[in-house]
Amino acid sequence: MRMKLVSVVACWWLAEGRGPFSQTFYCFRTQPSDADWEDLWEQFDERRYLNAKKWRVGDDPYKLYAFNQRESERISSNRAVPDTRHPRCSLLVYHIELPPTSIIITFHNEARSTLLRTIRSVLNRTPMHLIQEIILVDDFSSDPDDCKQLLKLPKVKCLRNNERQGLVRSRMRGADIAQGTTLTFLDSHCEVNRDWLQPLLHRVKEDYTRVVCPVIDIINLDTFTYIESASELRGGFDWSLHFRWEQLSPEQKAQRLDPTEPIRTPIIAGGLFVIDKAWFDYLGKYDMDMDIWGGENFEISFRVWMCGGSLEIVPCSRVGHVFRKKHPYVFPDGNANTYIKNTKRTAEVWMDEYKQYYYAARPFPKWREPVNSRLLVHWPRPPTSSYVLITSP
Ligand SMILES: [Mn+2]
Repeated sequence: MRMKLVSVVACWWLAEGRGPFSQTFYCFRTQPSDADWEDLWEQFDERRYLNAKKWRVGDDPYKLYAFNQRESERISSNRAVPDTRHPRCSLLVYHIELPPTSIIITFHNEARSTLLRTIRSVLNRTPMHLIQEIILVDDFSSDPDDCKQLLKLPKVKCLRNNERQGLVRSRMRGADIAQGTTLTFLDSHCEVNRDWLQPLLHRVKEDYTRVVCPVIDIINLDTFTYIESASELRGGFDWSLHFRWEQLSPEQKAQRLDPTEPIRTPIIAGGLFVIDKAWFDYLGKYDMDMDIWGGENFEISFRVWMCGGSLEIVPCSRVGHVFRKKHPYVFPDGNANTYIKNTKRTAEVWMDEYKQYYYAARPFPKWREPVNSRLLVHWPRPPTSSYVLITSP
């Protein structure tokens, strides 16, 4: 092995934050050159990382993660997945000067096998120069080594909360240290597909007010088979603010002459998307007072299109995701209470007179959760994006 690695790991306690973030532990590794890429993989002892937390014979393989842990561990972190894009996608040419993005992955007690496969799929199927960094935000998992040991991987940084914060505040922590001009949020149990990132960054480079998502393919929770999902869907919701996928109408389908064209959507599923960092900041980021999980995708979606932006699903970008039937982790205030608290904030801040339909569909979110702080968020100046708007002829 060549002995020319000069990258080192550095860690410190972030002290500039307020409140619960005041003691966030932060580590990064100085960046290696492209030529050191393979050497870094050789340094990472994958077997040791995975074996330390392995499923044991006799245990229920679904108990810890609500998916088949045994099967996930049986499958290589490096596996190939079927290219599920429309054949025309491979003919598209993307802007040659796409900006590198900061990929932010938050997790709480994720299975090591799925977390590693997420990162490895990103490193395998993304042009190196498009990854500014991969920021892992460990939301107070039981074992700090789940995250820390991954610092041996190229581009990876690790932030750890010293108490449970939930998805929203963890993502914001990642966004605050991100150095890229765009933010790419991913779940911690994904596998990105071929050329997944370029079409997303291309759409944002053309217009920084676009918030763009891949088509989310399905990784089966029992077998981990990678399954193509329908691409002609958009996001929708009912009045109790539950997300659901909607078929495009027959008219909309008839108008779609090009299957590679993005699909406008009023709501994003929330787990996977790219947003311009300056636009995200300008819009007021996420609602900091939302807890654990749920509802934040409504809040950010409503806000984007009410403030002049748009949301879309890009069919030529595909990312697989393990869909589960239940959450494997604990909600300190209970699953239902947390979802109600978060969606009620969305209704109060963004739905005006339409919130009556929300309260009609959910008769019990009656306790008074003050949302004034969010209502008072103001937007003092337009975003300063480094992008030039390219208008199509
Ligand atoms: Mn998920």
